[in-house]
Amino acid sequence: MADTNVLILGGCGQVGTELATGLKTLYGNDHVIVSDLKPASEAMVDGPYETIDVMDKDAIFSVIKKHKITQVYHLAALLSATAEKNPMFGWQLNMDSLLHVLNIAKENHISKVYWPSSIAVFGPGTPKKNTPQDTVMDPNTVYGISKLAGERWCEYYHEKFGVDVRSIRYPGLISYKTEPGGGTTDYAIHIFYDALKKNSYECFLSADTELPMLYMPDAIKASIELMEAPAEKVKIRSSYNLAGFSFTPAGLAKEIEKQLPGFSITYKPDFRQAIAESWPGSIDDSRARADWQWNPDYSLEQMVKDMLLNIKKKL
Ligand code: AKB
Repeated sequence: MADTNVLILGGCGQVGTELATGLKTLYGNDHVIVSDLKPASEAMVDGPYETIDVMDKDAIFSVIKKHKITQVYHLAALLSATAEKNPMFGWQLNMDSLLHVLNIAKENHISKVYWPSSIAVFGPGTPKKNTPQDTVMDPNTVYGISKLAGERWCEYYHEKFGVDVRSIRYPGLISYKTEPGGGTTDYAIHIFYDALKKNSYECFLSADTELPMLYMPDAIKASIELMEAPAEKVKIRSSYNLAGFSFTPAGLAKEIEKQLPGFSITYKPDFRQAIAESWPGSIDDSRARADWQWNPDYSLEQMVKDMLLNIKKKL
C-alpha cells in the first residue's frame, strides 16, 4: 500500500500545531508536511515545512506533487471576529481556498480532505438548546456564511464527484499550546492567562452567554478519528455537530475559582457579544457518536485543571 502523506494548510495556527503532533505520531514525522503563510525561518516546526498562500491553487498543487500528498487537512481561515472586520477578504479566503482544495481532490490528485466547519453556521433562528444536526441555519456573520456555503460545497463535491471530504462543526476550542486566532470563543482561553497572572479577568462577553466548547486534545482526537473512519461510516458529508461541554463565562469563572480562590471576573461585552448570542448554547452531537463512535475524554472540570497546570508551567 502506498504511504499516507499529509499536508496541513494553516498548520501554524491554534489547531494546526497540535494536529501536526497527532498526525506525526500516527504517520511519522516525514509524512506530515506542515504549511502556513509564514516563511520557514519563522515557523517553529520539526519536520518538513512549506510556505503556502492558500489563495494560490498552483502553490498548493505543486507542494502536493512534490511530497506525493494523499490527504489534506485544510485549516486556514479567517475566524468570526476577524472576518467581521474584513468581510470581503474573509469570504474570499474562506471560500477560494476550500474550492482550490476540493478541485484538486476532484482531479484525483489527493484521496481525502479534512475541512473544519463551525457552530457559526447556526444563527438567531436556530434552536439554542441541544441544537440538532439538521435544523434552521441562518448565520449572520461573514464567517458563518462562509462556513455554511463551504459545507454545501463539500456535500456537493462528495455527491457529484465522489470527493472524500470530511468535516466537523467545531465549537469553541480551548488550548494552551498556541494562541487562538481571532474568534468569539477566545475569551475561554484568555481567562486562564489572566487568572494566573492577575487573579482577575475582564470578559468581552456577558456573564450568562452560554456556548458549546471542546478541549483541544478532544478536538484533535475527533478530527483524526473522523479521517481514519471507514468511508461508509461517514454518513454526513456536509459537517458533523460535535461538542464536549457548554458553559457561560460566569460558570467557567466559578470552576477556575475552585482552583484559584479569590479569582474574580468582570464583564465588558463588545461587538463579539452579538456574534455569541447568534450561536447555539449547546449541541446535539449524537450523529457523530452513532456514526463513528465519537466520545470526548475531558469534562469541564478536567479541562480547567489541565489548562491551569499547563499555563502555569508556560508562564
Ligand atoms: C470562533 O469563535 O470564531 C471560532 C469558532 C466557534 O468557530 N472559535
